[in-house]
Amino acid sequence: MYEPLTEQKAIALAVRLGLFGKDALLSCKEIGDGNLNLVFRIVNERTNDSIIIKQALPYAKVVGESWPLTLKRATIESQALRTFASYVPQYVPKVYYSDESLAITVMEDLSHLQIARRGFIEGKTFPNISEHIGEFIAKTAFYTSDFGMNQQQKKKLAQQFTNPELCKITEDLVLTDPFFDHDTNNFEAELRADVEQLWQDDALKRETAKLKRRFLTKADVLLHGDLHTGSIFASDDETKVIDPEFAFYGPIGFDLGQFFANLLLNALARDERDRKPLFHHIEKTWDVFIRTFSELWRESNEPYATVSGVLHDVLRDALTEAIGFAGCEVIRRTIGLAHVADVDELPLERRLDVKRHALRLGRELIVQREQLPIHAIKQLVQQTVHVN
Ligand code: SR1
Ligand code: MG
Repeated sequence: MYEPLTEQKAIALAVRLGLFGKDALLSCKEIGDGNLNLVFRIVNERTNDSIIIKQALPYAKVVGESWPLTLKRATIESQALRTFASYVPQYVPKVYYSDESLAITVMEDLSHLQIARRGFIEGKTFPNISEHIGEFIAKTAFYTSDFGMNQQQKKKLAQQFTNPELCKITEDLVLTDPFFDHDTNNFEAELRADVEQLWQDDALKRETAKLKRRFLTKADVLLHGDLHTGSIFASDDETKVIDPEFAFYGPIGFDLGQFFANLLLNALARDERDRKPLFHHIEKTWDVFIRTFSELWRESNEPYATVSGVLHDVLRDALTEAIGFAGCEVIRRTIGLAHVADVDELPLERRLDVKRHALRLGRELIVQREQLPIHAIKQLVQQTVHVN
């Protein structure tokens, strides 16, 4: 029977499951700082061994009990971690146990790493994060696509990862509400004129509608579904992707776009002279993605994979989508629900400037997405920051 855990109950559960030795001296702290779930860290004080128990709540923590949310997302998350682990075990936490009725996943404690968003805010560069995320996305995308997997099995996997409630959050919060006068939006009064201009921008909304349609209908690959920098633990050498509760079959460029957007928001929040590592990560992620995906392509059993131009078309689609979805995410994190600390922790005047830059950048990413090569993103940032 489901019940939300407390720190004491989490310890009792760990004991019941035999996750530690008999003479363990266990302590527990709830450390969840995300929008949706409880996260318990349990430590054996005698040996320093530790685990994480993550539990879904039946509502969205960020809003409260008035926003019910399916517990099935815990099962989606543990299954996605296991699926990703079969392709890229080095980039996901180990799952030790999961229980659908309790909506829990017991997994490796990654406390020796830092959430990448916090590290970037502190000015860290995480030199290997783009190499790792590029490889993570390329391998999980290829091996779960019609080019890398038996096409009948792929349909079954897509069924297993049907995730309508969590997809709806993205459809609403990322791809719809920020573009309309909707009550989920959240922005400073000083930005009202800029936001109203965006709401009236039919050229932008027409392009955003195309992206939303792709998200709704294009079941290319198994996606993480929420790959922002708060879903990544990192150090100088290691990278681990966590929290795939939004996993579903969707457009190949979506995860790349979420990652790019959150790097761009951090870049915008920094002094201009400190932005280079973020632009480097965007370009490197893309380079590693296309290099890895293209190498794997040679293994494909799909007859059309040998036809000249087909790989090029898939990669062009991925880039166009990545840039467009990045634009949507930049806009939503600026004026929609669930902002990012990179920008929200800035003092008001600076924050308003950065948010105006973000709105302009988001718009241009969406409307120019079909023409932009990856290296043009940094120029676009320059242009949008230096308007007027
Ligand atoms: C109600 S959930 C708000 C946001 O948190 C998650 O991390 C997703 O990004 C979602 O849109
Ligand atoms: Mg999350």
